[in-house]
Amino acid sequence: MALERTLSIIKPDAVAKNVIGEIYSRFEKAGLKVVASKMKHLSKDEAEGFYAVHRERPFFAALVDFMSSGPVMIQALEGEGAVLKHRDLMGATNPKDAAPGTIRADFADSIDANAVHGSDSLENAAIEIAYFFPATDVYSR
Ligand code: RTP
Ligand code: MG
Repeated sequence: MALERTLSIIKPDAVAKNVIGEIYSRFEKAGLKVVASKMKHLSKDEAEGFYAVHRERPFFAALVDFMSSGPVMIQALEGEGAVLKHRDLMGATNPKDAAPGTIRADFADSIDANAVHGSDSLENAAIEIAYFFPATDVYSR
């Protein structure tokens, strides 16, 4: 497996539930290192830009409203096979379908308020990390 980076967002619902540390702990136990991190209240424009691939989808407006409804915690994670490993920790998009013990099974309330975002490919991970962090603010260690 190759050393990879992926972009993770703890969404407004999970930040409001005060489970940032619990979620970081799951990353660390799985061998993922936080190599960049910041809290940010996204504007609608920033949320739209981030989720631009979903612009034509029926849920786009609801997604943008939710992602800009409160502060989020944004981090780049690094580790062996980080993209898929992180997706496995997150669980399925709809918490009703998420496997027991995954972040979404434990903390998500609905398909909209589903606790976390994770890059879905290595290519998108690079784009998404660059959307939030200049290269000088990402620290391999
Ligand atoms: P994310 O991008 O947030 O990590 O989630 P994902 O890959 O598991 O799901 P994706 O298909 O990329 O969708 C992005 C977010 O849009 C909301 N969604 N709603 N109502 C619906 O059918 C629907 N489908 C997706 C979810 O909040 C999802 O996380
Ligand atoms: Mg996605």
